[in-house]
Amino acid sequence: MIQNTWFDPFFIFENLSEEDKLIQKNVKDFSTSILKPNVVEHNRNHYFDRSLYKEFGKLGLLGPTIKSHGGAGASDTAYGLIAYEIEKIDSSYRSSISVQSSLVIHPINSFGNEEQKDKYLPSLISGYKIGCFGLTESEAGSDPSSMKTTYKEYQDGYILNGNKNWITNAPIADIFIVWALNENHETNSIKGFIIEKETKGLSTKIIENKTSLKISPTGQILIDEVFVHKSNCLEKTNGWSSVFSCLNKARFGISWGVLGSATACWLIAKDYTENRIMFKKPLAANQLIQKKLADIQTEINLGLASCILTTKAMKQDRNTINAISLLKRNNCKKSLNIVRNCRDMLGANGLVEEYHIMRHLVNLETVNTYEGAEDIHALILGRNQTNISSF
Ligand code: TGC
Ligand code: FAD
Repeated sequence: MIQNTWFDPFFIFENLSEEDKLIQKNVKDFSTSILKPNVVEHNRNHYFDRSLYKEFGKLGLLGPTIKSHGGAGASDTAYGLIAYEIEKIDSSYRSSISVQSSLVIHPINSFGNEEQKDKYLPSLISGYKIGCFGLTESEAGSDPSSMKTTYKEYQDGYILNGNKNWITNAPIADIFIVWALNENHETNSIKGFIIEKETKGLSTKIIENKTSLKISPTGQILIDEVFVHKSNCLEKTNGWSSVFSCLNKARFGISWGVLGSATACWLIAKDYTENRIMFKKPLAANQLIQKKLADIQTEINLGLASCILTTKAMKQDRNTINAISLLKRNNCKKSLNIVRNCRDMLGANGLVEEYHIMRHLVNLETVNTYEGAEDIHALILGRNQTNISSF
C-alpha cells in the first residue's frame, strides 16, 4: 500500500521551503485553535470580531509579502498558503485578509507616495486599522468602468460624489480606498483616493441578512461632497491596469483559498463515508463514493499544482494575467462542485451546521461571483485567446 501520498500526491506541501512550511503550520494552528471553535456561532449571528485583525497582524498575515513598514517579507507561496489555511475555516476570514492585503495595503504600497506609506501602512499591517476597497457600484459590477462616482478638482484637492455597493468591510473600516472618474466620466481618468472614516460627507450602510459570507461585514459607501486633500490621492495610479493589479493579487489569493474550503469539506466527507454504515458496510466501500473521492482528490491537487506553477511564474516576473483568470475561474468552479458533492455524501447530515459543509457551499457562491464572476473570467480568457472582445 502506498503510504500517505493520497493527500499530497505531487509532494506540494513536502517541497515547500522551510519558512513557508513554518508559516503554514502557524496559520493552521491559529485557525484551528482560534477561528474554528466559534465559526458556527459567529456565522449564525452574522458576527465579525474586529479584534481578530490585531491577531492577524501579530501573525504577519496582513500584507505578508511587503518588506517594509512591519510587513513580514514572506513569499507569494506563503501568501497563498495563508489564504488556503484560513479559508479551510471560512471564506469570510480569508476575505478579511485578502481585502486588507491585496486591495488596501497593496495599492498604498504600489501607488502611494512615501508619506502615505509611512502614515497608513504600519497600522494596516499590524491590524490596528481596518481597510476596504470601493470599486463596485450598484450599476457597475462586472463592468466597473461604468461607475458613476466622480471627482472634481477643488482648491488643494478633490470633491468626490457617488455610492459604492457590495464593499467588504465597509461597515467596520477605518481607511477607504475609493476609485472614481472625472466629472465627464472619462474611463481613462480613473483615480484612487485614501479616505479616512471620519471625513465629512462619508458614511456607510451595512447590507443586512446576507445568506452567504455571513461573518464578513459587507456594505455601501455613501460619498456626498467628500473633500479629499490631494495628499490623499494615490498619485502613482496609472489607469485601469493599476486597479486591475489589485484584483490580480486578490484573485491569486482566492485561487489558493477556495482549495482550502474544498479540502476541509473533502476530509469531512472522507471521514464520514469511512465511518457511516449503510447497506451493512461503510459508504466508502462503494465504488461510487470512491470515485467521488478520487475526483475531489484530483481537482484539488491539480488546482494546487497550478497555483504553485503560477507562483513560480510570478517570481520570475512573468505576465500571469491569463494564469490568474484561469485559476480564479477554475478553482472557484471546481471547489463549488466539490463542496456540493461532499454535501451530498453526508446525506441529511450534510445539512447540519456542525458539519460545516453547507456554510462552505453558500460562501463559495459569493467567491465564485466576486473578483470577476466565473463567466467574466471565461470572457477575459476568450478575448485574450482570440483577440476579439465580447464585452
Ligand atoms: P481592459 O481594456 O481589459 O483593460 C484596461 C487596462 O487594464 C489592463 N488590464 C490589466 N492590467 C493588469 N491586470 C489585469 N488583470 C488586467 N486586465 C486588463 C489592460 O491592459 C488595459 O491597460 P491599458 O494600459 O491598455 O489601458 O478593460 P475593460 O474595461 O475592457 O475590462 C473588462 C473586464 C471585464 C476585464 C474588467 O472590467 C473586469 O475584470 N471586471 C470584473 C470586475 C471585478 O473583478 N471586480 C472586483 C471588485 S473587488 C471585489 O470583488 C473584492 S471581493 C473582496 C473579498 O472580500 O475578498
Ligand atoms: P453583474 O455584473 O450584474 O453580473 C451578473 C451575472 O451576469 C454574472 O453571472 C455575470 O457573470 C453575468 N454577466 C455580466 N456581464 C456579462 C457579459 N458581458 N456576458 C455574459 N455574462 C455576463 N466589490 C468591491 O469593489 N469591493 C469589495 O470589497 C467587494 N466585496 C464583495 C463582497 C461580497 C459578499 C460580494 C457578493 C460582492 C463584493 N464585491 C466587491 C462586488 C463584486 O465584485 C461584484 O458583485 C462582482 O464583480 C459582480 O458584479 P454584479 O454583482 O454587479 O453582477
